[in-house]
Formats: sequence, structure tokens, C-alpha cells
Amino acid sequence: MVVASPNLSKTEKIRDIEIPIIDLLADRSEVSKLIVQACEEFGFFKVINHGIPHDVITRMEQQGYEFFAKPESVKQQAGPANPYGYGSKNIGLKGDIGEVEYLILQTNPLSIDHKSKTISSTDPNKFSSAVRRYVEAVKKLACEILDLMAAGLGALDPSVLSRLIRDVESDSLLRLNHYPKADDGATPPSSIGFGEHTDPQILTLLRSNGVDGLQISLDDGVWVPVNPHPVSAFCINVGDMLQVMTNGRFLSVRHRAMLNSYKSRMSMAYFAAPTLDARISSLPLLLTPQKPPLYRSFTWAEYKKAAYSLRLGDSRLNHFKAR
Ligand code: GA4
Repeated sequence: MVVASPNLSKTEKIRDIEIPIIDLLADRSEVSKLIVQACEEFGFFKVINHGIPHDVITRMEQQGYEFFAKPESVKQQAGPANPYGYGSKNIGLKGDIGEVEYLILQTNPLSIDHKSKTISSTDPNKFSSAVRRYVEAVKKLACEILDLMAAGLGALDPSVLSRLIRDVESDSLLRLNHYPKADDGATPPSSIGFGEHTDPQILTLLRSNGVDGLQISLDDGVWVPVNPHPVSAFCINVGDMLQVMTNGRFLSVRHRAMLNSYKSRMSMAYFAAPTLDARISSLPLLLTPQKPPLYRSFTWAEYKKAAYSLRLGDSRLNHFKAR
């Protein structure tokens, strides 16, 4: 069903499509197949029965709520986000603006402990232990999903993707976003919290507090809302690096976050990334004379630098196309 909303710009349409919900406890080869299909068709899917303990999630959420409830002047002490730390409205380094406040954390244990001191001066240990436990759990889940993807793609070495993010020195990030309630009263609301973009990394694991707002963009310019149900699910999406490593077979899809008029939204995104010096190129098994590499090979550091030198909505991958 296509619904043209009177509150969105005239050219925008939203469509009701359910992105796949995949049960990780189902038969392994079936799960691999479903994940590959979802990555080819939508670049997005949800997982249930993912094994992340409920208390690991609620403790992290609780720390997020407590942080965002602090006075602005206290939160600013953990900023500015250039590019890590607390930020409000300003996104990235090139002047993008959103209706969002956020905290971006590097995920290696030393940096978590260090940053926790500026985030929670009263109880830094509680904050850092919630983050460390959450990061450990989502990293494990990310590795498991990448192993299922590799198997589904027919790789002989099932850890060919996950080994890129396993390193303690991996450049993975944890981002907490807090979106205010929209005050435009419109249903569906028309204010954008975080503008359209793709994620530069390998894989994103997103958890939200049961409030909707995430939308993904289909080829034909139609926006598809990703509802936050079932509440126990994680929403997974392909990042630019995975699109490159699968030679364009998996899609790094543009998405955005809208505000809504009934409740503020908090989301927690884990961006699984390689180490800075990791070299990214297509898996050899996906290359044939008919399907030569779509992208040139580059390091994650090179790509990240390009990402920060461009605007949020720019197509970064275009700069890395093979000639
Ligand atoms: C999008 C995905 C992650 O949220 C993020 C974002 C980063 C930022 O907000 O600082 C970027 C954005 C994201 C892509 C392009 C650059 C970098 C803002 C921006 C304009 C933390 C990331 O890694 O890339």
C-alpha cells in the first residue's frame, strides 16, 4: 500500500512493508539463506532470539536515559562530538543539523573507561560497566550474524567477515540517540530527527525503545517505516563496507529517523567496523569475469576520512568506484 502523506513533501511517499524478522534459533542453513535474501532485497532485517540478555539491554538503556536527562551544561562537558562524545543538533563535521542529541563512544575498553569519567562524574564505573557489557554482547551478535552471512554466501572460511571486527583495535562505535517529541502535532510527523544517509561501517545493530521513527528508502524513492516491533528484536543493517565486500550484492540502504508526536525516542546503534589499517575489497568468491570488482580497494582509514569530509547525505561509495 502506498500512502501519500499530506505532511511530507509532495514527492514523498511512504509504504507499508514489513522487513523480514529472522529467528536466530531456527535451522542454521535456513537462517543463513534468509539473512542473505534480506540483505540483497532490503539491506535491513530484524533478529529475534538473539541471545542478548534483557538486563544487559535495560542497564544500557537506563544509563542512556539518565545521561540525556541531565542539564545541558553537564552533558556539554562530554562534548563536543568531533567526532566522539556528546553532540546536540550538529551532525558530523560539515554543517549537517538534526533534531537529535547523541553520544558517540569508541568501543575499546580503555576508551570506554576514560570517557565514562566525563559522562558520569558521580558513578563512572556504573556507566562504563553497562557500556562494556552491552558492547561485548552486541559485538558477539554481530560476529554471529557475519558468520551466518559468510556461510550463506558460500564462503569456505565462515569467519572471513567477522574477523574484520573481532580485533580489540577495531574502530567500532556505540551511538546513543535521543530524539525529542515533535511539536508539529502532525500524524505522521514531518520533522526529520536524523537526515537520510547510509552507514559507512560493516554492520549496524540497532535497538530502540519501542518508539517508531526509523525509515528506509527503497529504490523508487519510497520511504518504508521500520516499526520497532517485536520489542525484543534488534534491527540489523548492511553498511557501505559490506556492500563493497559483497561486490554490490548486499545493499547499504539509505535510512533516516523521523520524530513522532507521541513520545521521545531513544535508540542505541552499534556500528561494527574494521581496524583503521584494514584493507577493504570484494571477497574473491564473488568476483567472476562477468562480475568484476565494482569498487577499488582501500583502507577503512581512507574511507572514514572521505566520509567525514562529505555531507551526511552524500553518496560516499561513488568516490570509490573501480574505473
Ligand atoms: C552515520 C553513521 C554513524 O551514526 C556515524 C555518523 C557520523 C557522525 O554522526 O559523526 C557521520 C555519518 C555517520 C556519515 C558521514 C559523516 C560521519 C556524520 C557525517 C556527516 C557515527 C558514522 O560513523 O557515520
